[in-house]
Amino acid sequence: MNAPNELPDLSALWMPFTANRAFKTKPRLLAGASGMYYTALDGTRILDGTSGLWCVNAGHCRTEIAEAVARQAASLDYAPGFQLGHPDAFHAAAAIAALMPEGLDRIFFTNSGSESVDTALKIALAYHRARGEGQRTRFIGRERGYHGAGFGGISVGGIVANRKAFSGALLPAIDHLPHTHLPRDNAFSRGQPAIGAHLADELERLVTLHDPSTIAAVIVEPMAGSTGVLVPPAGYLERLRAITSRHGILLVFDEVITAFGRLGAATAASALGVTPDLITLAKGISNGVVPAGAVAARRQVHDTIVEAAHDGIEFFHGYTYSGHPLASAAILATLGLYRRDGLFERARSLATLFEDAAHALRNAPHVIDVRNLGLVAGIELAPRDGAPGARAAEAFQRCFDRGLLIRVTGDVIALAPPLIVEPDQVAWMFETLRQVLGEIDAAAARR
Ligand code: PXG
Repeated sequence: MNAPNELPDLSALWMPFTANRAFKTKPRLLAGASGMYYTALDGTRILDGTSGLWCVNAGHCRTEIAEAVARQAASLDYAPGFQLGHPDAFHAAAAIAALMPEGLDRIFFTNSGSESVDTALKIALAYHRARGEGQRTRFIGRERGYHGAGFGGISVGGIVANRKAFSGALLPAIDHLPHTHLPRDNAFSRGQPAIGAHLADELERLVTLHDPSTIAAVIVEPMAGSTGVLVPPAGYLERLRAITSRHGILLVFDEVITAFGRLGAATAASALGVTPDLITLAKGISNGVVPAGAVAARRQVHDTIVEAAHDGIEFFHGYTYSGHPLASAAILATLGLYRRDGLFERARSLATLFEDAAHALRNAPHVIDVRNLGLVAGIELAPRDGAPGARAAEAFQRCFDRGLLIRVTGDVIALAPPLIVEPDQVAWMFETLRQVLGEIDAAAARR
């Protein structure tokens, strides 16, 4: 074992979604975490402006979660989930169901967002088959959608770089709605932008093209996180709901990022007042402490599948670690903390302050758009000539050097701090970002 602050040999680890060669020439390693902060390997403190990867909603190393997981590891380390169970998996499912919109109270456990998406797509197929409409096999996703890295997720997803290397092997019956990013109409919108509900009508066009009898489900992120904080235009999700209902198509909200307080409520569905048929969950479900995910299904969807089977296994799907004891313990402790500390309400009550701080960057150098919802902000920079993404990448490094973790995708900077963030930390995050933006290309701008 190395001493804790010694740089390890970096060669064996093939890092995910990382520029491996660049990283290994200038590694950034984290050694510890507490509350709002990481500690880097060299001992510097870094304010976590992104809740890890959008998952540490209650802040880092919360004693209640750590102790619950440690207790479970010492008393029931693993229990098979097929044809056997353990009480905490049932308790955790009930606790999640209680937070979901009315009617979505049947919970299937996974280990990640990608698995939740695959699971939701399979539930949709099984549901239609159980209803005698097995020909409904088509899925509709959306451009700029991110639904994880599995073949199902990249097929319905709309990120070119994630698809092109695998394009010959994607699911066959897929179509995509247009994305909802309309910068000319909606730049610098506060909360939901005014223009864009009409983009949902494209679904009606796709339904006509393919015929509703071939379409199983539509899947969208209610607020797209990974592709740069795309907030749904007012009325857009309502219209998707109306069209899917009209044609017997299931509506799936991928809430891997948006659930568990990010938008000031347990789900985006509840924050935005639109109820889908399936909700995919992960990340904040366990505060990122133990890998965990779930799908919340409308009871009627569950009952249709379960009751259609004569006997035996009703749904041929599941994972070795579905409802894992450590994940179940982490989920129960996490949801308990959210409730005890009122963290969803806290996020809601901080949202205006957060919005104001984000939009104060409107006139900062390079900023061409600011978008926000709940405790999420997206700050879009003008791309550097011939080098898209370079400016935001530089902002990331400069923020990190100043002790602030931000997330960048293309030239969009995303901020989504743990829901325990204090107002002065919000102010410091945006002020640090302002200073960094002032440094980038400053010499060139003065010339
Ligand atoms: N759906 C959505 C909406 C997501 O945001 C996934 C599915 C996949 O989850 P897993 O647990 O399989 O990774 C995600 C993941 C980023 C970033 O910086 C976002 C995600 C993951 C890593 C980075 O935007 N989202």
